[in-house]
Amino acid sequence: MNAADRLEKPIQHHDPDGHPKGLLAGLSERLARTRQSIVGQVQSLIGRRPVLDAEFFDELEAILLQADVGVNTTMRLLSGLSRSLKEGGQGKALSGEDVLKRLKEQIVAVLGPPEPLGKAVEGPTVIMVVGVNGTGKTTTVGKLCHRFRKYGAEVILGATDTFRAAAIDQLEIWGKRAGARVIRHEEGADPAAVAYDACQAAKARGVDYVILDTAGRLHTHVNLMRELEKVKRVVEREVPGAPHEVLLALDATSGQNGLSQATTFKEAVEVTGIALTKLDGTAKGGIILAIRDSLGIPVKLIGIGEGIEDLRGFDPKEFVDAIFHTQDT
Ligand SMILES: Nc1nc2c(ncn2[C@@H]2O[C@H](COP(=O)(O)OP(=O)(O)O)[C@@H](O)[C@H]2O)c(=O)[nH]1
Ligand SMILES: [Mg+2]
Repeated sequence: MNAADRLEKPIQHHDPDGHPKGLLAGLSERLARTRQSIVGQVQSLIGRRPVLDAEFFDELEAILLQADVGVNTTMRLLSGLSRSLKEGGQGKALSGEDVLKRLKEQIVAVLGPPEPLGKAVEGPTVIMVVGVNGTGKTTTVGKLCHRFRKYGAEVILGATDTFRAAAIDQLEIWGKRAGARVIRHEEGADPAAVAYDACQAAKARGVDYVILDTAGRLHTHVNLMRELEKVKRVVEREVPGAPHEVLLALDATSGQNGLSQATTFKEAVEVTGIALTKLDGTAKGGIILAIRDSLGIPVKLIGIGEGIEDLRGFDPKEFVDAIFHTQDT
């Protein structure tokens, strides 16, 4: 093995679940508040109520609701867990560890398999990032751009949020950091024209990805939705099969509120995936379970910090392993 190979393929130590150790511990640390509010509390419940009676389930229900798991998903988890405990407990007492393991399995089942980002078969892949103000759209665009650049892809960013000059400058900074060209017009320009130019530039240069940062606030909500629809129509016309992904940035700290926002965007621009941001700053990461169940839109990315590296593809198994990861705490 030469030096270059070693750099590309570092020797990795895996934990029993098969994840590289550092990766899982790092994620677990960022999700510490959610880990504490769900797994920490369930552990203490098991300690207090070793008998799995009605009170146990009532308290478990309260813990899940408190973590924003949502009513429907909580009910599904409880009935799944109760079934699994009955099947597994035939004639023998279950340990607290068994209960946790079964709960973990139920959560993974509710989350379903990981869903990758949409990708063009040929030509540029166009990704629109939408959502209300402050949810983390621009930051997610910058982090995502960095991710693609790391794998050697060429990226163009479109400053489709022309509502404020500062928004355009903010994207420009991310473009410099990640090494991507930013297509920008003046403040107040037509966002659809920016999207058009970004698509043209991408086609002309054989660029792999176009990521469009959109506005989250306009004079009225109706105007905002119209503007997004128009951007989408231009993209559809300019690049076959585009947009390949319409990502809704949802702030995990906004809890159940975020779900009603999501419904509006879903109706206007057919959201294909969720980027759930600020999971590092909340104990209510259970929202990730409610999203899948109540919106039917998969979470595709998670934001776990403000830095350029703090974005992960959402892998349900890895996420659940991270919140149940207690070895080094
Ligand atoms: N802690 C944390 N902060 C984030 C994350 N994503 C975005 N932010 C912060 O949220 C704020 C708003 O982000 P911005 O991208 O400007 O939101 P936009 O208005 O939707 O474009 C900024 O201060 C970001 O640094 C995240 O995953 N974790
Ligand atoms: Mg922004």
